[in-house]
Amino acid sequence: MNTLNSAALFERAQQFIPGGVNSPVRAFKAVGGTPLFMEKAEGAYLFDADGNQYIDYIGSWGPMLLGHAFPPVIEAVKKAAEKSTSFGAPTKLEVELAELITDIVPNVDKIRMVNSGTEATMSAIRVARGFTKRDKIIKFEGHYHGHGDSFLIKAGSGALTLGTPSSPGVTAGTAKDTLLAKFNNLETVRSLFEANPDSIAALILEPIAGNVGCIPPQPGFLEGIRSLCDEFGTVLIFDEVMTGFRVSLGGAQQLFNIKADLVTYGKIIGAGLPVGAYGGREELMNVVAPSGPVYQAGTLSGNPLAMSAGLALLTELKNNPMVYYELDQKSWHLEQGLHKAFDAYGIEHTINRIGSMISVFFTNEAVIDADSAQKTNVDTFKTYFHHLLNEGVYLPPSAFESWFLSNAHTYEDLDKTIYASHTFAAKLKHS
Ligand code: KE4
Repeated sequence: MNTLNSAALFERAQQFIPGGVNSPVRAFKAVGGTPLFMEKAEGAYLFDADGNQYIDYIGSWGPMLLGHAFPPVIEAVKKAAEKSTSFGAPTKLEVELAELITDIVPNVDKIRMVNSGTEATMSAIRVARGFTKRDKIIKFEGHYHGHGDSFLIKAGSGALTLGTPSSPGVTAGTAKDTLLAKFNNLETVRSLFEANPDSIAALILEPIAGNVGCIPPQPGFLEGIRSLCDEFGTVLIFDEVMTGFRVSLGGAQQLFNIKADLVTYGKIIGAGLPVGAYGGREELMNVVAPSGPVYQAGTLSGNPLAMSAGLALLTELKNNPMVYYELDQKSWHLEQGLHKAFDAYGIEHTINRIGSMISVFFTNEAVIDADSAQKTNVDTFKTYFHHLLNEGVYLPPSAFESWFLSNAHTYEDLDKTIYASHTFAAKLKHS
């Protein structure tokens, strides 16, 4: 496959951009090789700078639930752009999107738009700290909530992949207020609460971990978290930047019938434009400036282009909930096919899947938390990644990321992915 233009662009990019990318995971450091520069995308397909076509399982890391360049989204953004790109003043569009989300998610009375998932999670813990007048937070090893200082303590996603579990530049003062628990292990959570009574403002988690590979909550875990937060007066924050509007219209809250106190969103609510949001019940959200003393602001928050894109996508999802059934069926088909491909050659593997979030781990153990994920065979994943890439299938360039299906993926695309996995398994078996 000719990727000379990507290689040249990467050379050039590294002169002006740290690592040649604007987000670390894109640099292929976790899988080796030269990152591909994309020219365009449509539906389930990416087209790189050399004209190669790929079946895309990243979908811009989640937003493209209905595929790239979804026509209603493109139309909405074009229309909005003709009226200027930003006003720095309130618009009807932001009211409509806030109304739509609070209508879909019953325990979100009020919501504030920001420009990224990081801003959403940073702001949510500030609200929790302002509301409770407590300082500490609990997060989970391997869970990634963006690059806010309080979260880069054994973060997952890029930080975990790069093998730097806590980032330089985070002060000891900040780190001391972040306590770490193990996902799917209520005992580690209870012990933190008991060791820090009355000082934990918030517990934040990915209700379905997606940044250490896809790791679902075990039965009873989220219920246990909810009751521990109630017992200790701690604000429960569901970070649904990835799962929101993906695993069901109402996200993980609806799927597991658990109500968090605050929820963060991103990705799908902007349909690929920069949007994040945090929301929750009125008494919590009313502490946010200018209705309350907790300060948070953003020049481009509620940007009309981003609001138009999010409105177009969420309106489509609300009017066509069958999408979630179709996506689940397609994802199940892929999961079963991958099992058959690896089993045919006795390749040890574990597949975790919830809805259209799926990850393949090369191990014969269950993957239930960051520790078990890190024990999986990442070298085999690297080989798998490049084998599929050469077959025109673009997986997330890290063993510690969830794959994302879109409803634009056809069964033919899925079968091509399964077949490429089959040839990989055969090659691995006989290597
Ligand atoms: P952003 O600041 O990247 O918009 O969102 C941060 C974030 C917060 N919470 C969750 C659950 C997230 O998954 C993310 C971002 N997800 C990663 C994907 N693993 C972004 C990809 C990247 O860093 O380039």
